[in-house]
Formats: sequence, structure tokens, C-alpha cells
Amino acid sequence: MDKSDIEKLQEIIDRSKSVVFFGGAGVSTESGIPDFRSKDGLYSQKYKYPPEYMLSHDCFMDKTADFYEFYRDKILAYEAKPNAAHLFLAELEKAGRLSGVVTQNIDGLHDDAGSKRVYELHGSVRRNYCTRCGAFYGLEAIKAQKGIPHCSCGGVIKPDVVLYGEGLDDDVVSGAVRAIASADTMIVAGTSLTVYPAAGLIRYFRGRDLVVINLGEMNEIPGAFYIHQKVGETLGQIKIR
Ligand code: CNA
Repeated sequence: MDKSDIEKLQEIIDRSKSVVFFGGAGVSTESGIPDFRSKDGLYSQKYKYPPEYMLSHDCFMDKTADFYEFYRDKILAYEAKPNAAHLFLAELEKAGRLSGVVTQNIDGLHDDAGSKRVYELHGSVRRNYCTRCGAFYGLEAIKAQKGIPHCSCGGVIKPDVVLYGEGLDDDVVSGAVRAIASADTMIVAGTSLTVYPAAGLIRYFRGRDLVVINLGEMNEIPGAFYIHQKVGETLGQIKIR
């Protein structure tokens, strides 16, 4: 790892009063959850249908059993634990230096790390509800059943995850925009910035320092300071002082 990258990032964090973190699937690969677009990501593997379809509203409605087979096999990661990136952000928030974590991830690992101000643009596998009566279920209820999970009323349980073809939650988007617009530093990490409208929210940043930590290909942000390293390994070396 280039020492000067870490030193420069450390200087930025030292002078930041309010950092916003905008993350994607690459933030959780070091916790063992595959992303979509890396070479080992889900998009490089073969399925019955393309992953965009397997995770779509149409698939959930029309081929619910196929949806849940893919979802259980590839998306749910019961054993995953927060890595150094998640833990760093939780510490930064405790120190009063974080305006929020805006994430496209649905794995709930920022919660596990202890972060409170988390804007989950695409929802969370931890929240599930009955499509018939609206009853709420945690992840354990999904884990406890095989195939399509059902509510005690007989309705099908749906994850509170934004599937392809569904809209984002207005309140979550508003909170994310406020966190981005009020920060003096933004760290964009582990995302290809190709999934809209989520990726478009970074345009609300008005602060001074824009840092990108990403291993592979992504839509470039002009003028940003790039660190082409793993996000957990990188943030794990930054001190909060
Ligand atoms: P993506 O398109 O798969 O991009 C991931 C990016 O992260 C790529 O540019 C990788 O090169 C990069 N990357 C991978 N590992 C690391 C690492 N350790 N350090 C730094 N960079 C790394 O994923 P996006 O988040 O951009 O796409 C948005 C989708 C992916 C959202 O809808 C998510 O819900 C969805 N997703 C989420 C999860 C999860 O919750 N953990 C897992 C897989 C996909």
C-alpha cells in the first residue's frame, strides 16, 4: 500500500469536521460477501436468468420460488461480520465527525458495527414484511423457513429490499441528501457508481475533499483523490484523533 496515500487521507480526516461515506458492495467484500461487478462478483457467475432479473420486482412476483432460491443462495450472508471499514465509520460517528453513512448495501453490516446514522438506499435483508397483512419479520424468520417464507396469516414474506423495478424510499433519500450536502469531506468507496438513482446522489456534495477508495472499474469522479486499494485495509490504517 502506498504510504503517501494513507498519509494524505489521514490529513484529510484530521481536518474534517463532518465526513459522509457513500458506499457500495465493495465495502463488504472484505467481509466475504461478493459484489456484483468484480471478476469474482455475482455478475460473472451463471444462473438460470441474469442477476438483474433474479433480483427484480417481476421475478419476485412471477417466479417467487426462483427469486428466493437465488436470494438465499447468493444474497443472504448470515455469517458475515463487519470489517475494518464498517468499524472505522462507527468510531468516526462516535467521535462526532460523521454526518452519515449512505450505503447501497443491503447486508446490515453498518448496523452490526454500531453505526446509527445509516441511510440504506436499497433497504436491508434484516427487515421483512408480509405482503398480505404487513406483519414485520427479522432475518431469523427467513432463515427458519425453507423456500418461500410465509407469514402466520399465509401471506408471502417479502424482504424490505429495493428490487430492480422498484423505487427508493423518499425519507431515506432525503436523509442521504442532507448528510451528503452538509459534509465537508465525502468518501466514495467500493462502488462502480453505475446503479441509478443511488449513484446520482453524490452530486449533492458541496464540501472540500472528495476521496474515492476503489479497487476496480467504476464511473470516474473528476477531481477526486483516488486510492486504488481495499477500503477495509485502507480505513483500518486511519487514526481518529
Ligand atoms: P458493484 O457494481 O458490484 O461495484 C463494486 C465496486 O467495488 C467495484 O468497482 C469493485 O472494484 C469495488 N470493490 C470490490 N471490493 C473492494 C474492496 N475491498 N475495496 C475497494 N473496492 C472494492 O456494486 P455497487 O454497490 O456499485 O452496485 C450497487 C448494487 C450492488 C446495489 O444495488 C447493492 O444492493 C448491490 N449489492 C449489495 C451487496 C451487499 O449488500 N453487500 C452485495 C452485492 C451487491
